[in-house]
Amino acid sequence: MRVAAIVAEILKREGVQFLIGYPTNAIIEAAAIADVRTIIVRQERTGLHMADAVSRTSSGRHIGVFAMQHGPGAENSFGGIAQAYGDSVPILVLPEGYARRLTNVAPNFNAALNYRHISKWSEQVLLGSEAPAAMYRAFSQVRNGRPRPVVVEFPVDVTAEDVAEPLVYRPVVAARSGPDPREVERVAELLIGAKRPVVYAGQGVHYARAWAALRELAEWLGTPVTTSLAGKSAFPEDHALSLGSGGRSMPKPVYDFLQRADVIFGIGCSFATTVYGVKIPAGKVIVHATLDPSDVGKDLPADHVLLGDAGLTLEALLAAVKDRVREPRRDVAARTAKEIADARAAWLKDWMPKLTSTETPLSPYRVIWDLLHTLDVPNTIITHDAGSPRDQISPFWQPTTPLSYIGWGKTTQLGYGLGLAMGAKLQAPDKLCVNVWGDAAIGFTGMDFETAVRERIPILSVLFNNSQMAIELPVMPVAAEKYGSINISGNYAAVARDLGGHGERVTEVGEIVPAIQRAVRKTQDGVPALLEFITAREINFSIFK
Ligand SMILES: Cc1ncc(C[n+]2csc(CCOP(=O)(O)OP(=O)(O)O)c2C)c(N)n1
Ligand SMILES: [Mg+2]
Repeated sequence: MRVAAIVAEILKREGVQFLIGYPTNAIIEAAAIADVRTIIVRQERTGLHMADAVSRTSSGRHIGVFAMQHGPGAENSFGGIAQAYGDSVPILVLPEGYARRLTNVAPNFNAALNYRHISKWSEQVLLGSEAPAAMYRAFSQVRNGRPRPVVVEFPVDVTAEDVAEPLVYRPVVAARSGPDPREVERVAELLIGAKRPVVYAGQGVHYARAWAALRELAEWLGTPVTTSLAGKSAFPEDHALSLGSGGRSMPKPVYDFLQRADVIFGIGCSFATTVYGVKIPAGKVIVHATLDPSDVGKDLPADHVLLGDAGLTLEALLAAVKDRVREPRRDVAARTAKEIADARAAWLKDWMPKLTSTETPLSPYRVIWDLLHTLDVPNTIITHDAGSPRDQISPFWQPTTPLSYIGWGKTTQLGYGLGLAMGAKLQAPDKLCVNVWGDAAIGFTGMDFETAVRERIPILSVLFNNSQMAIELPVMPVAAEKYGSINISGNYAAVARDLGGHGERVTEVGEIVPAIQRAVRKTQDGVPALLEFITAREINFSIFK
């Protein structure tokens, strides 16, 4: 059996449904022969973003896999893998490598070596007979512990090797570990006795699928809940105890409650220092629950540490809380809900003029508001892009079902959102999958809209075209004035049409909702749609520091 065929067979046994790739890599052909659907992109980065979304939107139960060629393919993949590493996404990357005799000879790109710092595991397979063992190690790494990219590089002369049958391979076991029971008791008491606790939920809740336990704990204690960007949609934002999500921008209640908190309980989060997350104020009692010991004390000293899977942690805490508090604290929950509702109403009042603006060029906030009230939110998976669209959408979008918002931002590569929406659509074909991006972002990955058309991945792409990198004006006013350095241009609706999709340019307020409805219908007919809204150069954000 050829090594490429062995790898394809192992992917199948591990439940991989799609091999996303870019030629040449012998595993692509072998996967097709083995009836694993192959999806070919227009550049490696987008393919990695798609694999990333397959993993994210399945809580890592389906691992996104990407294969590419040695040299240029591997070199060009760096960005996509680095993004998944930054955001802790478990993907499997299968670069082909130069033949063994050349793999360590300059200037050849050795993927296994070069990817070491942007993966949790990076191996080069030097003997065809070792392929099953290497794949087993890779799947063990990608399914256990901290989610992160895993790389297995097969030199071209290895994938072509013939190995004696039969193939012996069993799918790997995914295991969970839980927190110290005594610390759980102490944290339960701390949370029960706290005057103004806040729960801060990260993406660990998504990977553990611990949404129900999170909700029950919050409701039992009457505790307000916020999330990180990556944790967004781990707690329904239409819930009376939801503060909304934190990021660079946020609803004001997130900021206010964190400032006034006495105890902050971070569950399934890294507490990493980032511009795209809330700053945890000084002087709080911090509980840090994470599955990765290397998060502990990295950015934020903690008073209590619960090490383990977010689901096991929340279940243990809930049991300990229920031992002490026999009934849900409905009075506390009602008081908290009232305080949140008042704070939210006051904040939204300030933003209503922008959210309901009738000006032209259109306000991006008005477009977001109309999207929120036109789309079937529980059955939509939406993601932002880097820059202004992220900061405009994340405070106002209220996801109500788990994994219906793909939030990101430990690193923020312009153009990431398109591949995410496409990967989400592959994983969840019945959902409307949407990416919202600016005209700088589309410059990076826009040609992969053709992949969506060709591969029948009917996403909805929402573009804010203000013919500028507006967010850069305060950073480079002289370059902007003297040399026009922040100006960009394009007629992207026409590009979408020319690539075979549905494309519409929207300039009038009254056309926003009808255009959204038309585009959604197109996606239901299997046609990807791009709505290009001509927007104002809006750089006011809901930021509190
Ligand atoms: C790959 C990459 N390079 C640079 C940046 C820095 N950056 C963030 S936002 C931005 C410009 C965004 O412009 P646009 O998407 O048009 O949004 P606008 O501010 O105009 O609304 C830049 C250059 C980035 N995030 N990613
Ligand atoms: Mg722009």
